[in-house]
Amino acid sequence: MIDFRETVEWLKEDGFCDAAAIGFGEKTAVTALFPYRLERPTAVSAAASYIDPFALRNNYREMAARLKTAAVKIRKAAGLNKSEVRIFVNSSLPEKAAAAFAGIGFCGKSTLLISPLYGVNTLIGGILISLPAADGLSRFDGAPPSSAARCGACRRCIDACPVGAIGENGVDRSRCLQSLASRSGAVPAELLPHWDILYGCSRCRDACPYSRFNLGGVAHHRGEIDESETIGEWLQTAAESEEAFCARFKGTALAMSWIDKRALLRNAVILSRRLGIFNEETKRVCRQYKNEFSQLLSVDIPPLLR
Ligand code: B12
Ligand code: SF4
Ligand code: SF4
Repeated sequence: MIDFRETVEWLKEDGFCDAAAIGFGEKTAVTALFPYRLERPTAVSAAASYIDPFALRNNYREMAARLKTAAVKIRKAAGLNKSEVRIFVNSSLPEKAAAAFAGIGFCGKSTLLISPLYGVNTLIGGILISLPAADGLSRFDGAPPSSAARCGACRRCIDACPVGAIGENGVDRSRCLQSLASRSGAVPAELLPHWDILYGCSRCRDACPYSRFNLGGVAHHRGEIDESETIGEWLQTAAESEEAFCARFKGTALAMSWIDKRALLRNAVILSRRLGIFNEETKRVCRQYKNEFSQLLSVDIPPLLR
């Protein structure tokens, strides 16, 4: 047997701000919150100024590495093998609901998991263990946790979303900038005036009053984006070759499989237009990519003033 309270302590000693175990079918899931740093540079030309802080370092990989360390300890303590103790990070499990059932937060109107103390600036990860939950632990039952009481009359996330993507039934992925920023293809013209990102939108998250105390995130350097790189340099590399452009992101959060690199390039082209750094070279990039970005050459986009 294993004492899951000890597991929770291991995670908390290793940077996780909260963690708790729940019964998950025949297994036990320890869900945990990983707070990330929020600072980002402000220089207009720096590419990193337009990347959300959660992606400026590879927080997912860092969290996974720390979960793996705890998983090894659990295996040893419980005499289990590798397949019986598995970590999950951005998995197919409903991670927010799992954390809510575990009692370490609740889902707000933004649909994000809010920790009463740490707010919304956390990533969720965990460890799934092939052992039945101990008596007294709550169980995941799949139903969406209720949010209304904890949010009350607040609707700041809804009002902060520039494209009206948050509704009664959650987030409309066809409008959400975070979602569009990682998928290639044309951006609906009506959304272009709101496009101010290379990757990662966070306005709904930043607006949440539960995050007003910035208690700091875990300090690490895994997969750090070079803050001296400019958007112009990104585009220059793209003009050299697509491989060179992709190589730029090796090891960073932008290299994750769910982010299409052509989407990143398109985002850079939109920003370069909005910031007035759209030159002959950028046009060459657009033509080079088989007219994929032809929309961006012809359409009117208001300048971005920073
Ligand atoms: C797909 C996805 C997205 C999509 C869709 C998000 C959405 N809200 O629908 C897009 C690309 C838009 C997105 C955006 C972001 N995401 Co995202 N995303 C995911 C991912 C990979 C899968 C989510 C999913 O669709 N699961 C399947 C469905 C069935 O489960 P679910 O969404 O968890 O829903 C359950 C409950 O939450 C609840 N529920 C669902 N909708 C609603 C609505 C209301 C009103 C209520 C009360 C409950 C509720 O019922 C469901 C069934 O139990 C998760 C990782 C994961 N595995 O959970 C990360 C995840 C949710 N994302 C995360 C983050 C951080 C973001 C961003 C803030 C990005 C950023 N800049 O940092 C934005 C925020 C936008 C937003 N307001 O949600 C974190 C959230 C951490 C947290 N503290 O909540 C997660 C958990 C990743 C992680 N491992 O940390 N994301
Ligand atoms: S991530 Fe941005 S676009 Fe998506 S729901 Fe939040 S504020 Fe709206
Ligand atoms: S901003 Fe307000 S409504 Fe939105 S999740 Fe936070 S508390 Fe709830």
